[in-house]
Amino acid sequence: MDRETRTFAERHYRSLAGRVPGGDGPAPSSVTFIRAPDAFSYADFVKGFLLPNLPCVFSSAFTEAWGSRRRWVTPEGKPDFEYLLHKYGDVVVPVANCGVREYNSNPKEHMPFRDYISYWKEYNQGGCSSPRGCLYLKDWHLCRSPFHADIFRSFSWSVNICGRKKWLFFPPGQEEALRDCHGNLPYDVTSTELLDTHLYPRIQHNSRPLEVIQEAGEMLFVPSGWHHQVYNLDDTISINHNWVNGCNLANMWQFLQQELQAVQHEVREWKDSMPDWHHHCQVIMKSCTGINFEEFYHFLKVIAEKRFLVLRQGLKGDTGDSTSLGLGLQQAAFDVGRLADVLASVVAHPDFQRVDTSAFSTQPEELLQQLKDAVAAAEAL
Ligand SMILES: O=C(O)CCC(=O)C(=O)O
Ligand SMILES: [Fe+2]
Repeated sequence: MDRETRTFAERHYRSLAGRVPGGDGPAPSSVTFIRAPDAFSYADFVKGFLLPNLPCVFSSAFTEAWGSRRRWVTPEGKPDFEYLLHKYGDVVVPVANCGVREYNSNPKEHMPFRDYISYWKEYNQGGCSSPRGCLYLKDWHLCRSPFHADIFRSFSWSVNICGRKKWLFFPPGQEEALRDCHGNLPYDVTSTELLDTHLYPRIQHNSRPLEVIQEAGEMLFVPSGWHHQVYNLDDTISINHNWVNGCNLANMWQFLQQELQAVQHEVREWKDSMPDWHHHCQVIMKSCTGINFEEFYHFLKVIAEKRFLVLRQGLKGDTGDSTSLGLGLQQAAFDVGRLADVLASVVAHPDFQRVDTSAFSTQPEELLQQLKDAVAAAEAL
């Protein structure tokens, strides 16, 4: 990130005045395609996609040099089973059974990758069918993935090493119209069940998802909170990565507040009779969401401390675009601003105030002050 982009991004969040960044509104009718790596910078990505929270597709030129694109794939563009078997055959991999629904997901089992490859070959020889059903190797996705938004409202990118995928996207908020009469999201947004207006009373058939076909080698950027459903159109291997930074940290915090509210709503009838009700809500949240308020605070602290290190080096005179710890100086300066805003909101939250922080190595108020000091010092950078 350069100085000018940081100023642009800081202005963007000031203009939001505490509102959570969206990308909401109706789905755009098409997605931006970025052809040439030489003509596209990180600043373009921040301004065009991270801040407005909009998806985009990077052409296969961006991943041309990837070893996996050369080594995992045959000259015909199919997965190179022999190579993969030789390299990773003994690895135990998680495999989901797409034919069985378990709530809004699929049950998973573990098996050596070689067994999965045998299954995959057998499935192809059977004309895309197998008596074992449709098995899905999680992270090297084989089949379609149920409707969801990514973990903690993170951003993600996904690269097709080989094969093609179809993605259906709904901008943040649009999923509300897809809830059934019990408030649950559908497992499959293309199901004919959604035509039943008793079951799906809020459905609007004119709001179509954004459809994206992702070709081999292409990289798709999935913005924060965009619900999506994915199909493999071929034998496909993809690599995905999720991340949170200053641009979507407030989205993550908003999501965690909503998750806690949902837990509190579910167990509301015991609120008055249970002495540790608030604590139990945090325990339930941890088991359902994977993180609670205390852990979110520690997450903020770890991130803040890394940024402080980078800023300290920068302030010592190592100005310019220092990339120590793999992080640019201006990115660190931007992130401390976002961390300060989010932590201020965390500290003011009544449910965080109920968390026992006495054993924390840095008290939340102290960390907030450190962040504010870092923001003030970083103005000069
Ligand atoms: O590629 C897929 O099948 C789904 C990827 C995805 O949306 C995810 O891992 O969150
Ligand atoms: Fe996803």
